Amino acid sequence: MSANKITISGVTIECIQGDIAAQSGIAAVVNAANAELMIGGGVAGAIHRAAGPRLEEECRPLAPISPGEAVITGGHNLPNRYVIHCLGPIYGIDKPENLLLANCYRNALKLAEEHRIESIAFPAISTGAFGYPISDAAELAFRTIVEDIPKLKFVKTIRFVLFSASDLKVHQETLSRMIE
Ligand code: AR6
Repeated sequence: MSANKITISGVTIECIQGDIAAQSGIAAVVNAANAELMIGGGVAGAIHRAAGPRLEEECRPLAPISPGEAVITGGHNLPNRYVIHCLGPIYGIDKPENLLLANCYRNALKLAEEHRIESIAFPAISTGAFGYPISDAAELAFRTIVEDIPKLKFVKTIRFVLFSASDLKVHQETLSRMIE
C-alpha cells in the first residue's frame, strides 16, 4: 500500500514530488542547511537562489548552527513567509545520527509552533550531500513527527517535498506503514 497523505488528530502529513523552493500556499519551508547558513548545493542552493541575497544577510548573525539545530528567518523572495533552517547530521560522522536527524524535525516544529505557523514543508533532510539512507531517514522523520503531533496547536499541514520519483515512492510506502 502507498499513501500520499494521512491525517492524525487534525494534522495532515502529505508527500509530493517537487521543488522545495516552489511551494506557494505554505507558510514555512525548511532548508537542509549547511552550518554557515550560506548558499550551497541541493536544497540550500535552491532556497537561497529563490529567496535572493537578503536571506544570506539575515542568516549571517545566526550562524554557525550545530547538527540537529534549527533557526528561523523570513522568506524574502520565496513564496513563503518563513524559512526554517535545519542542519542535518552527516551520515557516518555526526553521531548519533538518528537522534540528530530527529532533533531537526522536532526543533523545526517547535519553531513553527512558536511562530503560530499552520503549514510547513520539509525536504528529506540529510539524504543528499550528507548521505543518510533515504528509507531510514523517511521512517525516522515520520515517526518523530507522529510522536510530536499531540504537542501541535498551530501546525495543521506538514508537507514532504521529494525531489525524485523514487524518493517520493519510499516516502509514500513509509507513510502508509504509519497507519497500519
Ligand atoms: N527541492 C526538494 N528536494 C531537493 C531539492 C529541491 N530543490 N534539491 C535537492 N533535493 P541536500 P543534505 C533533495 O544535499 O543532505 C548542501 O550543499 C535531495 O535529492 O540538499 O541535508 C548544503 O549546503 C535530497 O534527497 O541536503 C549542505 O552542505 C534532499 O533534498 C549539504 O548540502 C537533501 O539533499 C546538506 O546536505
